[in-house]
Amino acid sequence: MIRSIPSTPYAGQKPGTSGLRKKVREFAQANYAENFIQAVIDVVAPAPGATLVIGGDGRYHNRTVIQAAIRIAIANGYGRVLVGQGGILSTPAASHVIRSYGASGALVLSASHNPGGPDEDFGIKYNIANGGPAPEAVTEAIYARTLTIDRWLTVDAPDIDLDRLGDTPVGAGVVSVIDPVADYADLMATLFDFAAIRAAVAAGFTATFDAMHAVTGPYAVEIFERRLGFAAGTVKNRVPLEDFGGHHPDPNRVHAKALFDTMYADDAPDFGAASDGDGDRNLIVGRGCYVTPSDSLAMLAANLHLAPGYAGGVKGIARSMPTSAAADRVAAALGIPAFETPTGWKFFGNLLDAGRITICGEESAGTSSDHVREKDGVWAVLAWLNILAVRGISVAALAREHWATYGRTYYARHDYEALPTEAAAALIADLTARLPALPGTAFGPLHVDLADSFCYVDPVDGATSANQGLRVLFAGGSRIVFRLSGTGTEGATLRVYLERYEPADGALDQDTDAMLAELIAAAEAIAGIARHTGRTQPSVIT
Ligand code: VG1
Ligand code: CO
Repeated sequence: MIRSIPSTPYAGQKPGTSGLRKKVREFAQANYAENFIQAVIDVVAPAPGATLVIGGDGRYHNRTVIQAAIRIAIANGYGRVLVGQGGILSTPAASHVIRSYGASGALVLSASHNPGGPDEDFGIKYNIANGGPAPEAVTEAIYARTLTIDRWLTVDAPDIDLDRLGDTPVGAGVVSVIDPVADYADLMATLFDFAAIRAAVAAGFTATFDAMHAVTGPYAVEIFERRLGFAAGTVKNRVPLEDFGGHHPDPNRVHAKALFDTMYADDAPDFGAASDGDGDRNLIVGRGCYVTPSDSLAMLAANLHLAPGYAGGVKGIARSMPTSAAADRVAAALGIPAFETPTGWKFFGNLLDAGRITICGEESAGTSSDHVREKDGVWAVLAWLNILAVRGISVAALAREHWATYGRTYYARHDYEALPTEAAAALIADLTARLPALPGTAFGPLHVDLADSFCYVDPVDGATSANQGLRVLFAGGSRIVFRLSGTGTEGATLRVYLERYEPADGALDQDTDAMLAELIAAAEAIAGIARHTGRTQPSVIT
């Protein structure tokens, strides 16, 4: 029954910030996805009879890889495979399924916010038994295994009907097709004050949620429209499509422009939000008021005790290094610890497992708590709705109040996409070499206090992760960070993160571009972006 298919090693890309991401045509090559999945299983060595969760964001190639993954899993001795109906599981829902069913791990099939379709992107990530992305030691071992792998295992079995709920025996195991939404929606109902939100809706509170034809559609319809009573049609682009309708399912100013237009119009609803391809990111926009993800983390942390699941308060806050220091100021005011981790959700796992933090987030539109081990777009939306409903306040008023209490951090990220890999590497190497000479120098009015390459030592297990981005800190709390993306699929992407702090009695209502102009000029002077890349403008500003 079990067949061993001979295979040749392949120099697969090192799994990046979020697993392995490649063009579909690379994933579709003979043995390619199979090799990677077998390499994962060889490394994690599941106990006989263990349970594996498989689900994805519904993009093109999802069903093909799921069918192959089921057969490989059973051939390798998994006793049970849990698959979301239609091959669908949002990334946070997959995390919850792992935890609530006691599974040993999950294959999460997604390229997140990257576009989908035959000529676009696909991805595979492995999550461990705590529900979170595999830590670096595991992803490094998986990569090493892909270089030596010489066979993958499979069973002779027909494809599973992924659209029909229920159990099907396959080989010596069983495949269970489960409702992808129900368990997750039930979890949300335990964390948030659904009655308070329903009451606000009944009193006229309105919202719009853009599912971007990605995975959150079914979750949002069930939770926002069915359970919370928002008007039919509140959820836009609600049907997941294999190509996301030809768009990038990336909830930012560029790709969620329609949502911004709605929220900045005269007849805007009270609240607007969107999520990404796999449902782990969130975008929050009030009426005429965009909330940066860094600010959202800080504002949620300051108010999260208003949600029943967090009535005991917040134990600690973590943010990724490039995320602004706004959350640190809330932690200081609450007298709780603040942690600064490298980019990527896997670095939050140990802190969450150890109970050292309750909430964590990234500048790239990721926010979540200890309820799962992934970032969670719908969770963030519900947290905002809960807080607004209980406080009876608008997004803009809450933001203004927050800044008047803690000060405001103006923030933007400039991305230079699809750069020649060598040019990007040269820029980073050049800047790294010059970092030690920067402290004490000035760029216009900005005085460099500190410049380093961020190195993280995990406070729980002591694991060290070096070269996690170059930081230039200025007197007064302004900062520029330079790092290369680990999730791109075309050349290299340089990310430049710009941040300026204004104290509570400072300029709180200024235009972000104007406030960051000096930092933008300093970034060019410090890194020579135009000289290295030939680009004088970023491709995307978020
Ligand atoms: C980007 C973001 C990072 C995020 C990662 C995965 O990584 O910057 O914050 O964790 O994507 O997000 P990078 O290496 O390209 O900067 V998602 O929504 O793919 O799971
Ligand atoms: Co995502």
